[in-house]
Amino acid sequence: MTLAQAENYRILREADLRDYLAGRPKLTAVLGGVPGDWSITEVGDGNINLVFIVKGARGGVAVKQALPYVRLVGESWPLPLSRAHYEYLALTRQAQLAPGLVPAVLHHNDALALTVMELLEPHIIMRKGLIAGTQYSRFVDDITTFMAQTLFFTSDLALTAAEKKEGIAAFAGNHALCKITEDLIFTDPYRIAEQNRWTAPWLDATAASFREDFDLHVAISRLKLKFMASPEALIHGDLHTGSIMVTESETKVIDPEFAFYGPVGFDVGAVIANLLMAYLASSGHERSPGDRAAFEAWVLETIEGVWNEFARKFLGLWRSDAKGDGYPVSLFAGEAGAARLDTERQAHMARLFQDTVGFAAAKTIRRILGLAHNLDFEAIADEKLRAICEARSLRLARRMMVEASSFATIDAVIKAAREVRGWQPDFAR
Ligand code: SR1
Ligand code: MG
Repeated sequence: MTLAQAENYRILREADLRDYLAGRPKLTAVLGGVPGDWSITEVGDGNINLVFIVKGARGGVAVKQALPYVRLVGESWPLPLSRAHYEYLALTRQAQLAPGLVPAVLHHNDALALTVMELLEPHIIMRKGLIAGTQYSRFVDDITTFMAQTLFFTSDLALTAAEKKEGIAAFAGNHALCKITEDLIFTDPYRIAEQNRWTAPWLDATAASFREDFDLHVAISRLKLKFMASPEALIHGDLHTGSIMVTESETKVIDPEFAFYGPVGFDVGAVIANLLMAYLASSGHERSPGDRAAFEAWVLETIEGVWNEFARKFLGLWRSDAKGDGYPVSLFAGEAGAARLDTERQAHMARLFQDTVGFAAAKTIRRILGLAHNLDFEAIADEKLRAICEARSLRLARRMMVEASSFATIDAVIKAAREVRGWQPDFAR
């Protein structure tokens, strides 16, 4: 951001926002009526930004503005406004690659770090739907299309080396958001850090054991290096179920402000981790024993579908659209070459699955021992019951991280999740 842009930044409060929108004919046409009658409500419940819903006589818009600091913590934690620029860039690219699966951008202002988007209504944050026990029949198809399209077409399998490096450069400045991930996901949960928290006293012993567990520290450090040093594709970077809005018939991926060129497995692992947490939190939301059994079975089927469909679609694109400089077709001539390349594609997917398992574990542990927690668990009012659900998730995640290679298939992950669902931590006995 230039100095001039920085000088033009101000936090928009309601009256200021109304005037701002009223001065933009494209937006007044969407809203309709007179600006004085528009309703403006701040609804942001995320960790970082302001989000307003603005409604007029004809329609509505969502307005997202970055604050110069982390909302969750306050002004003591400054954060560059440029993240709004990267979010806008990512949304635009994702809209080209996965049409209909991200909100349409109606207006963007880099200096104000502000983006106006279509209002997603009656969509809700998927995490809230999962807590309520709702099943989403379109989810597997939509999220796997989103991931396969955005991850394949921004990778070296689809791009020339020059295009790919231009892409990396365009997002390289988003390093402050990467640093949040590097600290909050890959480092802090495994050491004493002021901002860590967990459901005490029940998880005190597990938190302490994770801080002394060198097998875990080796595994998380390998994953951290992979996150930092593997610009495989333009990843969303924060693809949890709070970054997905849903209805029964639509899925929209929002909030790609953490986007950068990173490892593909980080996005896929995020989706799988958050579904595993929804599954293991579910017993904490029961009204009567077993009343969420059908929902839980659906979550497990969904996890299986997310990996299998993603792998099928990604491999399909690799077979049909491999115009990139990675894996030159000229090196795999003839029938024998084609067969060998296909075997290698399968091997690549197996390696990607290992990354996915590891990153899913990392995403789980940070939500239970780190700063930013998940409503899936937080909404369980009975703290001991919450801790039981969290302890099961930590047990599964530790296994997935340290013994990632023993999980060769998604079925193995699901089997382990089922087993741990029936396990009782010592403090529960
Ligand atoms: C300080 S930001 C905490 C978390 O919120 C975002 O959604 C990311 O997951 C980040 O790690
Ligand atoms: Mg977010």
